Amino acid sequence: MKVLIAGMDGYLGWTLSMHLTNRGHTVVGVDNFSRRKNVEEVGSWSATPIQPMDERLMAFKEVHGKEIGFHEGDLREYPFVKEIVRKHNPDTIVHLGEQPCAPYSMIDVEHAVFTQNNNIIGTLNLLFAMHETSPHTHMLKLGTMGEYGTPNINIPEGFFEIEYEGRKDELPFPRQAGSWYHQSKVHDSHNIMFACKIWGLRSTDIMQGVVYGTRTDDMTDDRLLTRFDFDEVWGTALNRFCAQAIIGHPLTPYGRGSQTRAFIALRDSMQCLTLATENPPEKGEYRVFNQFDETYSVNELAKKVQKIGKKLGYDVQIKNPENPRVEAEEHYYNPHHEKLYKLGFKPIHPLDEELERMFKDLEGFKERIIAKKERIMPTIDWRK
Ligand code: NAD
Ligand code: USQ
Repeated sequence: MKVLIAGMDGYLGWTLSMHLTNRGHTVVGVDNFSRRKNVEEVGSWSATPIQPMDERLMAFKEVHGKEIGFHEGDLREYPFVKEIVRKHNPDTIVHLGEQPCAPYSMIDVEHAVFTQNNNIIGTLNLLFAMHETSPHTHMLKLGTMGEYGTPNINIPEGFFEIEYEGRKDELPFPRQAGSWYHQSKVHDSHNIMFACKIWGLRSTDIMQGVVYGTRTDDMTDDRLLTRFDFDEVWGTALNRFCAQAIIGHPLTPYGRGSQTRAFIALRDSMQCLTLATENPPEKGEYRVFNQFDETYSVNELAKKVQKIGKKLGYDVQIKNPENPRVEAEEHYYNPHHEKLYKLGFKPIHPLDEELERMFKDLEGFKERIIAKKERIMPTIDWRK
């Protein structure tokens, strides 16, 4: 299949481009490198030293003997987006090209507006470009489990049947997102569903949990590593805990630590995105997949990291800082996730094994984590 990856320079995008190419798909990517600039803006960097795109592409060719195409450009520029979609006429657009960070979107008005403008306009441009030049294309869009929030009932995959005042319907499950970033994903979901309805486009909207992991089997050379962030803004929970454990920084489950989220290994995320790419929806169909391995509270994850750290000889302490976010710390959480299993998804990577791999990888980049250790503790107050 021909696959266009929007956001190819990112954590998931670079990993997926290699994975799909090695499976025999033809991959071309787009990115404006905003993630690199935005991480620099907050005084941080990736623990893994990531190469510029031209060096990534050359190293991939040298190591795997295959080519990946790339165009630098901004998804907010419609003429650029339309030309790329028209020229490549892809079977699938995997749309990862957004500002993915909740704390960054909560810094101030500029960061909230940037996030929503970047994400909503980019998605709208891709939808219009598909409609005008490539209506057969499947948009595989990365949304987030955080769109649903933490309701006191089970969470279905996108839609649920409801009876109200004697009448029944199947409706989108309510979205109650918890940051300006997560809200941008809700707005995207509404726009994609509408585009499928009026233009007969096809899309899979992936509600993905928090991703963790340092590498996949395609990264057989350090020049092929994907980024790995650990600072208070860009690092996500489990990745941060591992980086903290490596340098002897106490782990930071926020507040009471019982807040529970869905998590998925980077390797399993690749497996799921591949299954969705290779099993597209029907014309006009808008489908929603909940994509994760397991749910955990952040305290549970901190304890798992502590256990593995101890096994490997690290002294790992846990010290819950005050929670900088506005979120429920005690809540019910039971999302469904059956659709990807029906397509053949088999989570193959037990958490403990993946954590050991992460410790081994990160040990090699310890000095880079130490160099930015003042960026670990949270400072962005969501109540401000
Ligand atoms: P990332 O920031 O590493 O990758 C996104 C890429 O898109 C970056 O390289 C960035 O430069 C690019 N980009 C952003 N705006 C762009 C624009 N206007 N034009 C062109 N390129 C642009 O993020 P990620 O962690 O790889 O996440 C990818 C997607 O998956 C995001 O949509 C994110 O919301 C979603 N997601 C991520 C996770 C996670 O834990 N990493 C979990 C659930 C969902
Ligand atoms: N948390 C801690 N300690 C930390 C960091 C985070 O307790 O040091 C807690 C947060 O308070 C939150 C949970 O861990 O309750 C998850 O936070 P996170 O930073 O790992 O993830 P989040 O902000 O939700 O965002 C990440 C990705 C985003 C994706 C989302 C999936 O950055 O792109 O959409 O995970 S989900 O959480 O399912 O919405």
